[in-house]
Amino acid sequence: MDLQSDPIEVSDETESAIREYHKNGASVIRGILDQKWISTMREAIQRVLDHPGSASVEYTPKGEEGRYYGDFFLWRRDPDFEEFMRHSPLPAIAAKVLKSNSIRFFYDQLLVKEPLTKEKTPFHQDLPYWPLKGEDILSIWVPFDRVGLQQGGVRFLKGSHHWKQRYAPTAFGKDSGFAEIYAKMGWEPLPDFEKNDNTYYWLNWETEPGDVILFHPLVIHGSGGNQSSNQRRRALAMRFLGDDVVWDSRPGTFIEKETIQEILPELNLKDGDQLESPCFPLIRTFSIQPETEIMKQNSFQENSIRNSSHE
Ligand SMILES: O=C(O)CCC(=O)C(=O)O
Repeated sequence: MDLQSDPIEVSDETESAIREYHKNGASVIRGILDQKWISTMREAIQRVLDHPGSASVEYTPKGEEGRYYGDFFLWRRDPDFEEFMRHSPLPAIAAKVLKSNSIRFFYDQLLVKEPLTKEKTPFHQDLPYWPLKGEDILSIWVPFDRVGLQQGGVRFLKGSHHWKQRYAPTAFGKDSGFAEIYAKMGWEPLPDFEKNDNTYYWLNWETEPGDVILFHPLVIHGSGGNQSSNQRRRALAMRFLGDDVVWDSRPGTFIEKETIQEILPELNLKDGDQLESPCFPLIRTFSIQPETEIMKQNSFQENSIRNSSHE
């Protein structure tokens, strides 16, 4: 267990991106990851692509051009993904965004679109897919290539995280095995926002390796295929959780999928539980807290060390 608890300092640019995130539901931070992280993680991603995990999904149908590869909880099987989740600058940014005493890691999701991949990522909100209740949730989208709209850059419907409406999850690929699970939720499907594209204000950024995009669990977002014939689109979505998040055992979330259950054998949470589980490690606490809060935090950490082989 290597829990970071140093005070958090971020640049003025990051502070301004955080303000924009709260207002619009998504924002970009430029040049936050150095070359070492980028080259290490590119190699780690290649290992995964060469040896797909048991929970991975090939969204591109067999025989079609390109490859849309999805995978989950990479940190549990590859030490470089774990190092990235614990020691890159991202947990500190999450702590700053969420203003939480603690930061837990929910999971990492790899989304690679190789050149000439046609498959889109359908528009969706993230929270409906997840067995979570709470406000303190943040995703950070990390590109490892130069990505613009042509390569399948993600588009965000500005301000949609403020809407009250929550829509049913949409399966990314029709044969991915998720559609049957999501159907159980029984929520209203997401309207076709693309049809009336010009009615809405969309956010998107041309990003370079080193840049990251912060986005809210309720902002509506999606991406096109990768139309480039020679540029890859390798991206990792990192999901961080703060203090108020608890387990929500409503039916139809992605965690129900058998292949996901199989990679989380220790998972044993009940409705309303805090996410104290080795599946979702505690990775950061604030160092400056009232005394009683520190004592509470310490005993909590000791418990999680005792109960976890991963932390
Ligand atoms: O990378 C993409 O195409 C979409 C990412 C996304 O939807 C997510 O991380 O929630």
